This record gives sequence, C-alpha cells and structure tokens, in this order.
Amino acid sequence: MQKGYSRLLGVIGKPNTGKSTFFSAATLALAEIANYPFTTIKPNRGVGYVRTPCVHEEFKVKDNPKNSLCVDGVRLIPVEMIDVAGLVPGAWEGRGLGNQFLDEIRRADALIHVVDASGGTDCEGRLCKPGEHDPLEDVGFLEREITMWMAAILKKDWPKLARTAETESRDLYTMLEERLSGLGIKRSHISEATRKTGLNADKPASWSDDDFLRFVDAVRRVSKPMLIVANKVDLHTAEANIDRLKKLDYVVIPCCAEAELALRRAAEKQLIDYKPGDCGFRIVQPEKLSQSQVKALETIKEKILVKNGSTGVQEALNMAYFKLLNMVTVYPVEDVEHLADHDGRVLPDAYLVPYGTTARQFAYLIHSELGESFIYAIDARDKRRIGEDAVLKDRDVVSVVSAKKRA
Ligand SMILES: Nc1nc2c(ncn2[C@@H]2O[C@H](COP(=O)(O)OP(=O)(O)OP(=O)(O)O)[C@@H](O)[C@H]2O)c(=O)[nH]1
Ligand SMILES: [Mg+2]
Repeated sequence: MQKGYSRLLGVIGKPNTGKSTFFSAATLALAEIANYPFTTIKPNRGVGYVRTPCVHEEFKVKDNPKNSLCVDGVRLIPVEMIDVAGLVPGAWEGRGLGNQFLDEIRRADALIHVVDASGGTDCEGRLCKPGEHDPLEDVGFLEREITMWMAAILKKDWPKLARTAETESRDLYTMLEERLSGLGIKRSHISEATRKTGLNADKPASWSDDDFLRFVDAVRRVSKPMLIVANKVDLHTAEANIDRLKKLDYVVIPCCAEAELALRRAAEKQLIDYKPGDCGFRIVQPEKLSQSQVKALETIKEKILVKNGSTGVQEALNMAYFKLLNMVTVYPVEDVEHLADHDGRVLPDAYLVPYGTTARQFAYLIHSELGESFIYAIDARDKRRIGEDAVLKDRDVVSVVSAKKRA
C-alpha cells in the first residue's frame, strides 16, 4: 500500500444487503456471508483494487510493476477497504451493534453504501418478499444515522465551543478541526460545510438546533462522500427501484456482488479468464467445469454482463476513488529515459493522489527528503521541466530531480 495519501473505503449499509459479498468479491478475502442480519460482527479489512489503463502501452515499454499489478494493459492499484456490521435505525443511540459499527467507519474517507435494490429485506435486514421494502428508505435512514452519530459526538461540547468562538474570537474552524480530527474531518471539510449551509461562522452561538444539525449533515456529506451500490440486480424487482434510486443526488451503480464473487473465484482457480471490471469472460478449462457451473456462468454473462456492462463491483471502487475522492494516477520514475527506478524496474509504481497535488507535494510523498531537496520534476512524455507548484495530471509519468538524488 502506498504511503502518504492512502485512503480507506468503508462498505456500509443495513444488515443483509450483500456488504460482505461485495467486500469478498473486491478483495477475495474470506468474509462470512449468510442470508440473515448481523452475519458480520467484527469488521473485515482487506485490499481491493482500483483499475486504470496502464501507460506502458502508450510509452511502448514492457513494465515491471512493484506497488501494483498490470494485467493485459490494465493497472490494478491496491486500495484498503473495510466491511462493517449492518446498521439498523437508532444505531447512533446504540441500537443493534450501534456505535461499535459507527466507530469503525471513523477513518473511512469515502463510503460505499450497499443497498438491497430488490427490496427483499426489511429496514432491519430481515428477509421479506422481494419488492416489499422500498430501498429509498434505506438511503434516507443511513444518512440520518451517520449525521446523528456525528452530532452526538459534537453536541456535548457545542454550547461551550460556540461561546468560546464568539467571546474569545477563537477560530471556529480550528476548534472544530481539533474536536473532529478523530473522525477524519479536516478544516477544509468544515469550512466547505459552513459555506454550503450559509451559516455565519463568526456567530455560532446564535445557531439554532436546526442550524446545528444542518451544519453537521453538511460536514458528513463533504467529509464522507458516499455512493450507492444498488445490489442484487439479478432479482427482477431491482430494476424499477434502481430507476428511482438514480433520481437521488448520488452516483448509483447497479451491482450483482454475488456474480462478481463467482467470477473472481473462478478466475482465481484459472477456470476462466476474467479481470475485475471486464464486460465478459472466457472459459479456459471447460473440462474442469460441471454442467451446472457452465450454466451458472452463462446466466451471469447474459443477465448481468451483457445487460449492465459489468457486475458493478469494480466500477464502484473506481467511482469512489476517481469521482468521490477526485484522485488521479501518477507514475514516479527515476530514469526518465527508460522509465525505470534505480533497480531498473520499468514503471514500478502507480500512485493515487488527489487532483491538485503539486510536483513538490508528490516528491514529498515518494520520500520526505526528496520533497525537501526538490529542484524540479521532468514530465516523461515531453521531457519538459515541471516547477514545484505545477499540478500533476492523471496518467502523468514524472521524475523528480532533487539536490540529493533523482527518483
Ligand atoms: N440475489 C443476490 N443475493 C445476494 C447478492 N449479493 C449478496 N447476496 C446475498 O445476500 C445475503 C447477505 O449477504 P452478506 O454479504 O452476508 O450481507 P451483509 O450485508 O454483509 O450482511 P450483515 O453482515 O449481516 O450485515 C446472502 O445470502 C448473499 O448470498 C446479489 O448480488 N444477488
Ligand atoms: Mg456482512
């Protein structure tokens, strides 16, 4: 895992929606899966991959990746994920597994909300007739739970904090940042949330209870961006619900986590040729598959891949990184002619960094010494010099020249 800018994706939702199935499909880590609520109690942590076209074809070189994989021209960059226990209404007050669950997403930078789009599980995750439950309710409830949990953390100290900000003219943002840093909430999140709500940061003591909740809700949206994985698309009741989910203000990704898990496991055993996110697969060892396995694979192809373009699992990870977190991929090299590191490995690393990262910040990320003694960087495409404040772009290949050494 890369240092510095590594991010954590939290897989969340009410019980029994397929969170652990999604997580297993993305990471191939073993996680318990069953059709009843609260199968997961202790969180599962694992490593999934973000997928991006590798630059080696454009540069016409053969690469030798170190921090990532390159399969058929596709770079797979590892990213950390956490799958947590299901959340039920009232969790913020301690219902279900309550705060324990919420505490585990403290450090998550983006949230993947897995919804049972088929409407076959009630609001507490118990099985019901597909179509009976409205998954739109699950979206509203989850937003509320997280907001209320954050509000409860802040509420105790709020009156004092707001008064101090006014009477001692202390900066509200700084005080809130100190108070909320344990939730991965930064000053920039707080100022953006204030701006979005139009509240006066100089007069927080005059905010009403409603203002306070609106503010916390905005902090949640900004600091824990979320997308919706509309899971269980293989069930016929899902389609109409997905159309309705898409009207909400979220990225919505139709998904069949079960299909992805089956494909990934078959690919792991080299029975099929399939990369996460592909729109199809090829059976490579038909003699090792039973008739029913072949039939199951054909069904996945027809009902999921052809219809939706993919199972949705990979797309969700990519969207979380490239859209919600606004990351770009940058390849550091030492030798700009051969695109190699000091061991001669070609295009060894692909780093995920937030858009806006400058050449010098990137140098710091590789090594603090390199950042400190930064002179300039070189763009491997046109061999031009890049100054310290230049913002790096997606798929840039750069070499840092420093007073000490190159990297
Ligand atoms: N039809 C269908 N069922 C699925 C899909 N993904 C998961 N399931 C099933 O949904 C049930 C719950 O799956 P889990 O992955 O354990 O769900 P969870 O959200 O982790 O559940 P908790 O840990 O109890 O909160 C299991 O029976 C899965 O096989 C899917 O894409 N389609
Ligand atoms: Mg689970």
